Amino acid sequence: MGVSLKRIPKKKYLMPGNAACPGCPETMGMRYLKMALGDNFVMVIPAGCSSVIQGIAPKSGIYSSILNIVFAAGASAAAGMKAAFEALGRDDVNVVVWAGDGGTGDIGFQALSGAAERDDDIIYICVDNEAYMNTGIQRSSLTPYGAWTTTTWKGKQEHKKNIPMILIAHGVKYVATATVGYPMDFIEKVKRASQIRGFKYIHLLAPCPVGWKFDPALTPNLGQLAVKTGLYPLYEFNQGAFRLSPIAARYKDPSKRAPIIEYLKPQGRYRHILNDPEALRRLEEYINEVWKWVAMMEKHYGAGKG
Ligand SMILES: Cc1ncc(C[n+]2csc(CCOP(=O)(O)OP(=O)(O)O)c2C)c(N)n1
Ligand code: SF4
Ligand SMILES: [Mg+2]
Repeated sequence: MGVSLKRIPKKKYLMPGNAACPGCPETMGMRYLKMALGDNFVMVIPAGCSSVIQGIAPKSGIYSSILNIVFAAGASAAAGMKAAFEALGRDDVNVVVWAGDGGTGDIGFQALSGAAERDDDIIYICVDNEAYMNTGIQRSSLTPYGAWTTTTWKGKQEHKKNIPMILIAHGVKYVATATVGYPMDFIEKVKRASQIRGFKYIHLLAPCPVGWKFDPALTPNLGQLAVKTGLYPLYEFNQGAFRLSPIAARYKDPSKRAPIIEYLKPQGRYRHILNDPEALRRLEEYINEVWKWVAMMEKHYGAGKG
């Protein structure tokens, strides 16, 4: 099912003058979310940059119904809200959790895991800017190896936690990866997820100019480079069937991938490892491991095997 740019709503969903920094990927992602779902959804937002962009009631920087919730309760609050809508006979309303990487992989993880295991009928979107940005760029379990944060001065020593893989292991209906670098791909995935009953998870890579230290004009380019270098494969696991997304499929072939340095160089958070062969080797090794996992998924759950 393709989505035509001409047919997505033109309505503006973010108010001018909201609290987001220039080039903010979270406001881009929220716009695309609204383009995909229209008005018939409620957003559940735990603490993070998006809850600040949202603003303080009764005013709001976002044209949407929003429940602002404590960090640990994003998925459980959404599950309860969905049950309440169903009790009211309104099961047409999508309930969407919009949580950061800290809110997803660390502090909200138990609620996320519980909702996934119960197959609660919600869409959970992790807006992954790879650190606790709202409180001043602290490391999270989704910060990648080598990246500087205010709590990893010499670069993080551990690799990124693979949340989509963990969610697939829960046996949920739908898991996908996306980035603000490819808006139409993200919009299509949100639309597809909204048509499935049960638990849906979308991981949205959201390059943050402040925390990653790059020129704010480059936000979409960095999302695209994460895919082109092979660091971040785009895929869908839809009701037992795994497939690489068409724009990412060519990077299965290592010779088609952009060199990792093209992704690292524009980002100040990697400045200290650009001339460190061992750090670069570890990142290359990480890419190889990610693609081994993709190959395993294609072998067992690829087209026709779901
Ligand atoms: C239980 C709890 N611990 C800490 C905080 C402080 N806090 C508010 S926002 C935030 C960072 C959120 O990071 P992330 O989820 O990655 O979202 P981002 O700000 O990066 O969008 C933190 C630590 C809090 N509100 N509640
Ligand atoms: S710190 Fe990053 S994610 Fe947060 S508002 Fe600024 S640009 Fe957006
Ligand atoms: Mg974050």
